Amino acid sequence: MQRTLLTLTLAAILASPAVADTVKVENAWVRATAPGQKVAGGFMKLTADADMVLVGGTSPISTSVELHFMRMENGVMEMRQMKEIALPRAKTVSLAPGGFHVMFIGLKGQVKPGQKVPLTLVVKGGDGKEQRLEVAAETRR
Ligand SMILES: [Cu+2]
Repeated sequence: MQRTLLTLTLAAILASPAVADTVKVENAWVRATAPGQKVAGGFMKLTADADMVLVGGTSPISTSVELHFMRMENGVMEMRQMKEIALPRAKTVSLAPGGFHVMFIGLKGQVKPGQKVPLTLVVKGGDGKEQRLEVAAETRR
C-alpha cells in the first residue's frame, strides 16, 4: 500500500509540466481617446524568457485587438497589421508610439485618463502552445 502511494506520487511529479516560459510585461498604457473615437493605441515593454511570439489579444473595451506596426514612409505615416510580433529570449521589445503597438479596434466607449484597461495578450512559445497574459494598462494622454 505504502509502496503504491509512493509510486503514484512519483508518477504525478514526473507527469507535471515543466515551468512554462513566460513574458514579463512592463509599463503598459493606452492612449486616452476623444469622445466618438473608435480606435486606441496600446503600448508596453515585453521581455520573454524564451523565444516566443505575440500573436494577438482581446479586451472588453473594444470589439477586437490587433497587432500593428507604424512608420514614416516618405513623410507619410504608414500603419499595417502584423500577424505576430517576435519576442526573442531576454530581449526587451518595446511597443511604443511610432513603432509596434496593439490597436483596440471598435471602442465601446471613451478611454479616459486614470482608467485601467484590461488586456489579455496571447503569446506562443517554441512548443507552439498558446498562453494568455492578463495585463492592466493605465490610460494616459
Ligand atoms: Cu495601429
